[in-house]
Amino acid sequence: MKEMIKEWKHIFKLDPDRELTDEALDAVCMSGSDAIMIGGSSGVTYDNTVDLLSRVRRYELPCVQEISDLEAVVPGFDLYMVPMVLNAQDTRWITGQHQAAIEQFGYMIPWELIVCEGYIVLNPDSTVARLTSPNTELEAEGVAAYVQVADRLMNLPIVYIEYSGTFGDMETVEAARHAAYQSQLFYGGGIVDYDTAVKAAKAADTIVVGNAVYYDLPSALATVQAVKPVETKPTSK
Ligand code: 1GP
Repeated sequence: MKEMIKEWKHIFKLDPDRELTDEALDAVCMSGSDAIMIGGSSGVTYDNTVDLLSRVRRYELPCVQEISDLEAVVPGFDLYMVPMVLNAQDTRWITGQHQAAIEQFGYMIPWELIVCEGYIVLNPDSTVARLTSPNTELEAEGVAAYVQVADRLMNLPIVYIEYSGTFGDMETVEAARHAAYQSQLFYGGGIVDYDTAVKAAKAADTIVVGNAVYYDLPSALATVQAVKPVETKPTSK
């Protein structure tokens, strides 16, 4: 199951705390994107996550949960992505929350479905930055060094360059990808249309599109075409 992530070039990240009509969700799930990731930095609950998962489950594409709140972990996802914020200055977001969660619930964790993402948070104005207090004053070399911490020292399968809410510095993202030996380089932040998607896809292995789904759906859908213009569309169940 975890192997399928390597094929993913495009992911839509949906926030259970935000409204999405059935028509919009249908367009997102039929867009040709490789996967849906459900998660958010605030307002995520068990109920709104179950609701969104059950709506996405009508479609064939994989659906993963990115865990930010233990109370909102819902059974039935294909995989569970666990972020570890490598540049967090509040160490609870590096291993503290994880340690506490495993101490309490370790006996029921389906380890075969757990994938750890080494996050590097670089937009200081984002919600995730307000939560985790990351060191965002990093040059490309500094980011690349964090990538090597994740990749070479921790052997993490995914490094996620997170600029949530703003389009990042693609030279930094490219340096990050070049620094990765075995990790897959995810990029997310400010991909709002075809052009930004093309730039991000050149720099990263996998691009993640979030906010644009809620602000400008047609442009958000066009980001898929930037990644794989001749992909055939998936069919609904
Ligand atoms: C957020 O990286 C994702 O976690 C996507 O960012 O919402 O800016 O597209 P945007």
